[in-house]
Amino acid sequence: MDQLHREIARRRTFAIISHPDAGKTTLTEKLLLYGGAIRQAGSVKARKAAAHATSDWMEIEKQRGISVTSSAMQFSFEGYHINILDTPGHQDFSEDTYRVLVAADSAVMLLDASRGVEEQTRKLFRVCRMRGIPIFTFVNKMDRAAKDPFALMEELEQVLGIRSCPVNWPIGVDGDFQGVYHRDTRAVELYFSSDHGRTKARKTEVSIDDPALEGMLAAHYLTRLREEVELLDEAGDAFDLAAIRRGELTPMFFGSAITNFGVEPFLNRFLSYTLPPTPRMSDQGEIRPDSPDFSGFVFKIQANMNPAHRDRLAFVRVVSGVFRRDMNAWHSGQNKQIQLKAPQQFMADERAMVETAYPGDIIGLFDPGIYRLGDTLSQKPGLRFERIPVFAPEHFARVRPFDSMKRKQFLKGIEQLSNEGAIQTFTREEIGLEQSIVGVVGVLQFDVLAYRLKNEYGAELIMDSLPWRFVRWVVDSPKPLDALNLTSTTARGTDARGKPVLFFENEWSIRLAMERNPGLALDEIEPMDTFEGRT
Ligand SMILES: Nc1nc2c(ncn2[C@@H]2O[C@H](COP(=O)(O)OP(=O)(O)OP(=O)(O)O)[C@@H](O)[C@H]2O)c(=O)[nH]1
Ligand SMILES: [Mg+2]
Repeated sequence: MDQLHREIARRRTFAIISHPDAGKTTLTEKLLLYGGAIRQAGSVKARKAAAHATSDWMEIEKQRGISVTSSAMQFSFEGYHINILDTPGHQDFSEDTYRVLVAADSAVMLLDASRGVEEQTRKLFRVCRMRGIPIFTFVNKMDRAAKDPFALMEELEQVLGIRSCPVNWPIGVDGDFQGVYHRDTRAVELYFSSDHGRTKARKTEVSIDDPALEGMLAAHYLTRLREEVELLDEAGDAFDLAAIRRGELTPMFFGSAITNFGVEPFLNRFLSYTLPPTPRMSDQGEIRPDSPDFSGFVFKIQANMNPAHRDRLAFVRVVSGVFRRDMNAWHSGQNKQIQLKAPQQFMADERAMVETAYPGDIIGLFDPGIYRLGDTLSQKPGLRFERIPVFAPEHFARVRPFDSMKRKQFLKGIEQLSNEGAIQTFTREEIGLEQSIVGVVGVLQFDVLAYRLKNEYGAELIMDSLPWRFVRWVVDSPKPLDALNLTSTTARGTDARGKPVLFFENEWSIRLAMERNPGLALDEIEPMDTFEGRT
């Protein structure tokens, strides 16, 4: 095998998804701990403590203890080279999560053991299903009161419509979680509480058939375990790796990210079951990871990750070939060759310069303002990967700087957050005055906007919320937009690229606009090639 094939074979790229608070960031950090990328885990919600979760790097995330943006990190474990993507669970940030899923080859779906399948889990699961990626279920928070594992299996099937196959099984319930039983090795893995999960859990492993187990586990736990295992073996779905890789069966693991119980055996097995980097669709057909020319796409842009540098990074998922530092590649957004400068990877708290990267890798490129979400980079000119999904904003506000002296910083911040896809911007002409309008999918994005403008750009802002709930891009129009017959509450404007849009308060107004203006064509997301407004 040559170098490229060897590197592809050992790479794994996955996203962690779930409803808010199931423990994604905590689990991410524990995986880094087991991968040796960090020596001590900081507690996620220890607000006043010095230690914070490694992947919640934004100031606002540390304060609130929620993830508002996704983060990508690398680590190694037993020969594997792993790219892990922690995503925000809150639905207001789901656009970010969806974008990240495009860069992942599989998903780890966390369930809070006491809550089971929650609303946001359901939505994210649907997206994974659509992409056909393998989904691994980790039932977290087993250290607390938990639903019955059989009931959770039932819930996966009833609510998500996917059959499950437990790989391990929990021992001890409701605050007395002692370990897991591995169905593949017939071994019982028992843990001893450690220092609140800051370091790896101490453990011992015994075969379920070993008489010594009787002295180690309470009799009622052992009896129950043997009964449940028998039931699973008889009535449960058989382990079927091909079905797992097709995303039709989800392997199920039980554990507790906070105490580290069950984290390592999960990681071990997950890595061997999940797929190495998969191909991606482009306008020139499927691009396989082992095709020799380098290619990749931008799925995330993020500024100010490091307050000391105030720089901007474009995150690229490598799809094929070998990436080399400072190489030249064709850039779809600009339709020309550019040099890919200062590539970086993230290992826990540290950034490291990348010399070479392989398919599956996530690298951050220094961005002087030339990248856009969805851009393709490739050695072969003219290649374009599938578009990154964009959501139509549902909340709008007029924004202006609190202090007019800070207008420059204000505009810079707004432009940057718009490039990141953290907000969408529009302008609107009114009484000869140009107004900045911000659209978001979830209202929490407004909070992040205000917070980041103040903290990263030193500009406080005034926000007046607007009554619109819908924006539609004008794909075609029978007449100039100001001559259209529209309801009095419908407004005209342009998006960040100057493409014409209409804002509506309700669906009724949209219907009316269509009825009254034959030939008017509207789109929910920004179309690729639009009609350039004839206003
Ligand atoms: N008891 C218990 N608590 C846990 C466990 N894992 C995480 N938590 C706690 O659950 C809370 C949420 O954890 P996070 O890791 O921030 O959850 P998240 O899924 O990343 O949340 P968002 O990113 O905001 O969606 C924190 O207070 C954690 O300490 C666990 O295994 N057991
Ligand atoms: Mg989180």
